[in-house]
Amino acid sequence: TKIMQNNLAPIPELYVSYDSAQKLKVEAADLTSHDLTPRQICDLELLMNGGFNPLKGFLSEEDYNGVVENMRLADGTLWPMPITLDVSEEFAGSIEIGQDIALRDQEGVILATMTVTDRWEPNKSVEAEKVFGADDDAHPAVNYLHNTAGKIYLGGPITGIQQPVHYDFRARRDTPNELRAYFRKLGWRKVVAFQTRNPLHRAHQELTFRAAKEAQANLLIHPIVGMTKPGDVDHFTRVRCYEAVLDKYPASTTTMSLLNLAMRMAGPREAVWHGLIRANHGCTHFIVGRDHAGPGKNSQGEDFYGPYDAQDLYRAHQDEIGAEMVDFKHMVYVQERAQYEPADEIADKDDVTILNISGTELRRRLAEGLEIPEWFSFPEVVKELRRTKPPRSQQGFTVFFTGFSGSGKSTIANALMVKLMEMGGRPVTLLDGDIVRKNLSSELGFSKEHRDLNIRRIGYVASEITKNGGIAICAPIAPYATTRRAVREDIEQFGAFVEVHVATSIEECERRDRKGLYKLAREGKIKEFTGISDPYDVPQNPELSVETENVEVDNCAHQVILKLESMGLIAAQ
Ligand code: PPS
Repeated sequence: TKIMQNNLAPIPELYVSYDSAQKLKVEAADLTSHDLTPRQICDLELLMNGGFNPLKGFLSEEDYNGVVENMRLADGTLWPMPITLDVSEEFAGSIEIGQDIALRDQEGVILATMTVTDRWEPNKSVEAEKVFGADDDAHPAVNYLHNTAGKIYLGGPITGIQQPVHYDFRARRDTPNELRAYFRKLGWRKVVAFQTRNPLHRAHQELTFRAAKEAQANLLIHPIVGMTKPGDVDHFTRVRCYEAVLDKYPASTTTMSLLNLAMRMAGPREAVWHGLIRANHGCTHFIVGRDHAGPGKNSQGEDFYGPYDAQDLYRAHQDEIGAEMVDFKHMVYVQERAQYEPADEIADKDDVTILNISGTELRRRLAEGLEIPEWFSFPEVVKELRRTKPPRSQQGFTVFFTGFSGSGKSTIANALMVKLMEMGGRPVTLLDGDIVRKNLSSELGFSKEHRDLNIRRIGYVASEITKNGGIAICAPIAPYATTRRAVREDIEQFGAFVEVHVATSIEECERRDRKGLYKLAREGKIKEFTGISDPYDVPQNPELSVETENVEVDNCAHQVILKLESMGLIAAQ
């Protein structure tokens, strides 16, 4: 390998001086303003602090076309990722070319101004194909492109006023120039950067330290805390884990800094982008592994990229990137020698016991509260992970009953609540249709719009309860399948959603007519009555469907309990 040393001179930032910023901030208050999305805030921060050097703003149309087509800006400079300011058609229509606009964070603070030099409607399918490799919504960035990003792109140079505000881990966040100054101060002339969006375990610690030794360099753990792949461990938990791992490296060999990057999961192009960003942060080497920044499976169930595509593309451009690639060795634990070794360097493979725990197996063990051996991870890391994601039997969840008026939802829900309270361990809240309509939704009627609002409110409260480790029992009619699905999505971010169809037939409900409402509905005295003069979408795939005719309430509630047990939500006694 060739010896590379870093040039630690400061790189250009897009910020104006403190005095100018104060002045500009006042002037910018009169400009048309754009409220940045969370992803745009991440992009803007790295534009302004030089992380995306040599970009001077959001891409112009010409630069965008070059980047999409052949990974190059119009002047030929290597740049693999479109950094674009996507806006609505309506907003774009209100802007004139040459106009300055103010870019505000989500609380309205002006972070920068931009002179709009370009406005165009991108061909998003082409962008998806070229940049992400396929126009397939299963790719998180393609899904974002089509379903979240605005239709029009604006481009132009940025004048930076202030950094986005962060309230968490401030001491661990560094701009490229702050890291450069740190390396300069410590005399770190060669630095290997390790990119990660996952918690680190022993194998990672071994491979990163080995990579640094091989390059005779120091090590920078450079985790992403901006936006990662949906479903990843949240960054608060991860940073606490990283801090624990940092203590395991020999003193003054390794440091950690947090990078507020919004990842795109673009595999090969992403690897090149990551390398450029690390070079800007003063690093000379960058670890690229198998399937770097991989987005998972496409809609056909296949990988989007080949396992070594990222390494190949990176290697082909590494001189231009300015940070040399270090191969990510697949480390495995050799039981007889009680140490980690690169899988491809074990000569006596057939005579030793090789241990490995996959990511899927780790998640299963965490979910079920099973043992995670010390050879695999550090006790401090496992403790943090368990604290954030306790086993399912200690997580919050929602039981969502749906069915006709008078089907028995409330009675079964009440019985279930009492049984769960008898077991103890988690707080239980009953959101019964009638109670909710008295407290949360007293102004609502029974039109589709009002019913949807009512159900979304119930879903919101249930999702908060679930998030905070409680049990929410909901018992509305909830006649619309799409609305029930939306509530399911809200809740499943935080815990299990158990849909229970109380499948009493409309005839039986009308025969019982406990509240005399069916009679009134038949007489036309109550309008839009579910099952009589208003629709009910029968649940197609509920977790459970209970019959109530000739079955005791106690037994119905018991069926729900059994279901919860089988889903691991309550521990078997
Ligand atoms: S919904 O559709 O989910 O918003 O309904 P929900 O909040 O569960 O409220 C249903 C209860 O309101 C009474 N009620 C009606 N139900 C259906 N349709 C009409 N038009 C209607 N008007 C009043 C009825 O008592 C329902 O109570 P339950 O507990 O389901 O019998």
